[in-house]
Amino acid sequence: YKNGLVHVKNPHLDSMDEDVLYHFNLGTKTHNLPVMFGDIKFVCVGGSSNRMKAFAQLMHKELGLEGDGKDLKDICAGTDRYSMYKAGPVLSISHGMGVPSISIMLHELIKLLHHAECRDVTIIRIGTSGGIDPGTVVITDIAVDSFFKAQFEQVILDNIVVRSTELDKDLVEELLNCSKEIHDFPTLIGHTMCTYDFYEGQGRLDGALCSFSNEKKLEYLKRAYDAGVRNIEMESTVFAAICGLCGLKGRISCHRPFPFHVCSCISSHFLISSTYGFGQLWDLYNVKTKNVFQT
Ligand code: R2B
Repeated sequence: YKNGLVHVKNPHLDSMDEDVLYHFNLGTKTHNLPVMFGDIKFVCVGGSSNRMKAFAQLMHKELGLEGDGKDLKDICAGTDRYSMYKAGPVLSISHGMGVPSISIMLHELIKLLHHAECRDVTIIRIGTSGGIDPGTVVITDIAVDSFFKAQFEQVILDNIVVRSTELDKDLVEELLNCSKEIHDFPTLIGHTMCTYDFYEGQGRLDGALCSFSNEKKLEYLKRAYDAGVRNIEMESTVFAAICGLCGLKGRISCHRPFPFHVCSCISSHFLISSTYGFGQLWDLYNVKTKNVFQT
């Protein structure tokens, strides 16, 4: 991609007088986006607002920025759809749960980075997920759908368009190398399966509806494992597809805290441990990419 710029692939945008980023409560006429965001090099996204605020505060501290970072303001305070915090060149944004929620956020984020003329931006999803072995971090090489296919099916009007879900390979290796330098930080590279539902879609037996047996669930999870799947969440395929098309280096690292059958409350339980873990990994990554912060 030309000059590392973030791409929008929408010919209609050029003829619009104003671009309103509705769910961020930002816009090209109301805000000076290049001044507010022009220095962004890393965007970290995760499900919950509180977690992404804690992550931004941690980045503030790790990067040695002025002040204690406790009073970081939510840039999207004018709406309660998403929260956004900035710590130097790092933007930390919540995306809610599931493909539609992260998809809306990504459209507006990519337009924001485009209007702000950001260059060489890396985007990392640092979310929670369900896993087979407890206590590991999975760095996603390929995001797959519920049929273990590396694709995302986008419905456009009444057509289905199939998009690729490959992620940046160099970045995956780079992060794995960083993780090796941290004690007690079991990390692996694997496929991440993205589902449209938390309960039946992920083989849980404890939803309001369940039409399969425990044996059937285990048989499905074994097939997923054999296909290379190491964790399950609800955003990775659309994340990989949209970022890939728009020239953002995309990566997903998910904390995989519990076996499938007991992971129904991972989001709230793992706020602190996953933030802490990713912070350590980030710190190392930051040291290794010092030049990024000098530009
Ligand atoms: C992981 O955790 C959430 C469900 O609890 C969902 O956003 C996901 O992918």
